[in-house]
Amino acid sequence: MNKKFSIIGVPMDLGQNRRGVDMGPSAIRYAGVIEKMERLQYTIEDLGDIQISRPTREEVQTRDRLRNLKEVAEGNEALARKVDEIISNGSFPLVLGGDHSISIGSLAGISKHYNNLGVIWYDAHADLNSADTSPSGNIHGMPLAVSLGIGHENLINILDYQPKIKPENVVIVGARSVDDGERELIRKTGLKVYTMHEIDRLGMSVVMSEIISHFKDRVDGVHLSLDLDGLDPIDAPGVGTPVMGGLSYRESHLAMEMLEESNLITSAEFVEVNPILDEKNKTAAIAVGLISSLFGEKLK
Ligand code: B3U
Ligand code: MN
Ligand code: MN
Repeated sequence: MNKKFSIIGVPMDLGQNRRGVDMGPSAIRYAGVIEKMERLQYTIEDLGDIQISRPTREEVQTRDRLRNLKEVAEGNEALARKVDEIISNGSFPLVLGGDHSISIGSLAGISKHYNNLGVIWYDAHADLNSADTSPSGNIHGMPLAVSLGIGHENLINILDYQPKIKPENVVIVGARSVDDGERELIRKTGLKVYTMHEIDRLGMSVVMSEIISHFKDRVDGVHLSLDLDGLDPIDAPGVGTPVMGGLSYRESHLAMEMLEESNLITSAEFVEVNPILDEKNKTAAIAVGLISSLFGEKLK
């Protein structure tokens, strides 16, 4: 695995309704992500945060279906350019969110460096909505659809190419809250989804082995997009849209360790940590723990 890492924070909370997730990057830094990575003997640079501009109160009140579209698109454009630069410099991009809308920018910046980028979407949700199907108008419920080339033109055209990813290269893990329109898109595209049902039946070990064999020799890189709400809210309470019955702390660590052993992961992001809703920064600490497992922390 690449030994040089670049951390980039994205204090974005405009892709959804609840304030506080903009403090996610600070909370994850406070929980010791840099120190942990240094202990694992990596060269690590912290590039600070992408600037996100805020709409005025008046602007918010006159908005239409896609909440804060302008600011979300601009922030993602800036993130895409930064991530593109990080990869061009031979470093591994580790993106800290922010709400999940930031995946739009991450994937735009990452995927131009690959012919066949694989994506692991670790999430309670499918994030496959568009303006027509979204029950909320929140862009954090849309980034996977946008990256497949489905959605508002200001979002799908970031860095002037689309689609960013192909449906056969996407695997969703941990889904348990999927909207009707999303289900239809899953059926239409044949997207691979491990819902909690399959994970309960097979066990995380088999699920990850299947995902790793699915990607091996087929893709030239794999991006891990980990939404902390993929975990059960008992373990990760500091998220905006908790859904019961999620992945455990232990299953999640096992998943990260198996990915580390597979040597497949070439970029990663950890999103939706909301310190205001958290219990003593527990969710940020879990994010740091998962990052450590993904990058090779071993007990013996
Ligand atoms: N699917 C719903 C809810 C949701 C999506 N992502 C999160 N919540 N975190 C929506 O609004 O699109
Ligand atoms: Mn998500
Ligand atoms: Mn989610």
